[in-house]
Amino acid sequence: MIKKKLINNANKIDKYLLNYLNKQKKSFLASPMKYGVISGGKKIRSTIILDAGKLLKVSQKKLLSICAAVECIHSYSLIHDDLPCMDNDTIRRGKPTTHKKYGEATAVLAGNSLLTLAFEIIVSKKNSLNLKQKNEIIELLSNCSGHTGIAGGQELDLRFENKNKNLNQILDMQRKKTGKLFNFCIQSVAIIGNKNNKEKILLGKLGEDIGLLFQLTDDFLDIKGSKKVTGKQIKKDNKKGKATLIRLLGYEKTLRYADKLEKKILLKLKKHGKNAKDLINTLKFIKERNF
Ligand code: GRG
Repeated sequence: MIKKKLINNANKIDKYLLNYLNKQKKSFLASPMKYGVISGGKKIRSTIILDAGKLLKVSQKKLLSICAAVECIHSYSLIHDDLPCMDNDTIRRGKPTTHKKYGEATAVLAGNSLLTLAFEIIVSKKNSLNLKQKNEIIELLSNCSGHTGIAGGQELDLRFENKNKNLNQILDMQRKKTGKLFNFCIQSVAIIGNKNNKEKILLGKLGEDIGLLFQLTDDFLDIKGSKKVTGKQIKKDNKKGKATLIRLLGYEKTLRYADKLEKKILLKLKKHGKNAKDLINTLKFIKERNF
């Protein structure tokens, strides 16, 4: 059931992105960009956005451009994360990483171009958001992607390798590296749904907690997952001395931490009644997933 929903959503966003890119002028980078963003990956962030649309009663039509933009940023981060100067990975989504297929320089440029494409999609006249919403969404997406978000989290991740870091330092790094984009996924829907400032912040924090839970499962999968099912190299964190909660607390205690975090998120979601049904199902997948 959830797998069907993920595939359906992924197909919709892939179609949107393909259509968008195909209408642009041709370039040598279009092919590595498509390789990095289309036909691959769970597109879980898009599913969170569409579930949040149901939670806050915002129509899907208004959200597809936001999904496409988020997937561009996410894929950009993966392309760069896999580079030899970062995590040096050769397999992603069950196929060679973008730099393995196209070379390092092209992978850097394709990543950069996906970053700028995300903002181009948001400002596009083709989407039905008003100017105030576009401004607010651009400000939030910049904040969640740059040095106060994903890029800043990645810098901490690299600096923390083989160092003893405490719980708060690790959580701060994981919230930035992974949680912030999930914060954006729900907060952007709150912006489009014209929620007040307090509600927007709270909904963003809820997204960030979901992102943290997603990262914790990613860390579990690095230990107990399968390369075939995840489509990427596993058992890397320990070798690289990555600062994870598992390294600090051990597997069992981290599992209990994740259980508590899931319960905290569920409690908040249940306040929304039946509108939260889809997001609750996605949350269960996030906690129990094997890919
Ligand atoms: C500023 C966007 C940006 C990037 C530069 C390289 C970098 C800084 C950041 C990397 C951040 C990173 C790789 C975080 C890990 C998040 C994570 C758990 C990724 C796996 O996501 P999935 O499972 O992947 O959703 P799929 O393949 O399904 O899309």
